[in-house]
Amino acid sequence: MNATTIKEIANYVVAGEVEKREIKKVTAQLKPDLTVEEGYLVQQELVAMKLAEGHKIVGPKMGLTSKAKMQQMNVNDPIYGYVFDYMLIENGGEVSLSDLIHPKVEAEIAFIIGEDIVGPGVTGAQVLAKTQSVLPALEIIDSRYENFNFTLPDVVADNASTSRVVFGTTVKTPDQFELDLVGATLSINGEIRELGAGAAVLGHPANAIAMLANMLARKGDKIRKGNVILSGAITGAVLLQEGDVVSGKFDGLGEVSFTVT
Ligand code: 0L1
Ligand code: MG
Repeated sequence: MNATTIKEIANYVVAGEVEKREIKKVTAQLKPDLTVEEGYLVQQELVAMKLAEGHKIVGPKMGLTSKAKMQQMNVNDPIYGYVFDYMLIENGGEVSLSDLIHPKVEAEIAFIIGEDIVGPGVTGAQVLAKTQSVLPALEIIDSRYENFNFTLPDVVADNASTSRVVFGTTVKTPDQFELDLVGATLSINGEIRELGAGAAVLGHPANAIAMLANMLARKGDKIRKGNVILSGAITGAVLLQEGDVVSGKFDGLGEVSFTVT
């Protein structure tokens, strides 16, 4: 795929995000034979565009790390994308539906990284040794594609549907927990809609961060000290409606919430 095509597809996807409108998936509109590797080239261009606009990376993130999520979205492999500073919503804050397309929310454990982590060959245990702290998070995904309908290369090109993130304010060290056993509930207007445990994420959320380091190594990149990283959804994703009060409660890790306006 040449540089012009990569740029054209990145512009197409970013236009969907900026103009807050659904677009047809790339494989239906621009390039039916898009591969996952090419999807990451588009994602890299999209990241470069956002950096050039002055946005800052909070951290890479992992997505589609649970069997439930893969089945829900009809894809087979975990993927990564990037969270930018403009996507952050404060804990207890508001998310406006008018800023988004068809957002869904999912509960995740986030890692604050204390030392660079360089793949390949990184293990979950090595990740935990280099993790400064862990915290609860709610990720709002908002695929730019019609009806959240996409193939794996499409969703990679669309920065893994990344849209908004609410991080909790209770920050703990990972040695205080068995993160695979941490239970989490996702409630909307006081009703539990989804629940799960950390083990839903590749057996242990640290395994997802290790996989991320190993995937980044393929393009000569690494996890950086100071990155704040979403490890992937513990729960299924729930479509948001105006007026929803959303709360994620994580056993021992704390609570994170926001309201949809
Ligand atoms: O954060 C993620 O799990 C990425 C999700 C990408 C697929 C989707 O839009 O559900
Ligand atoms: Mg996610």
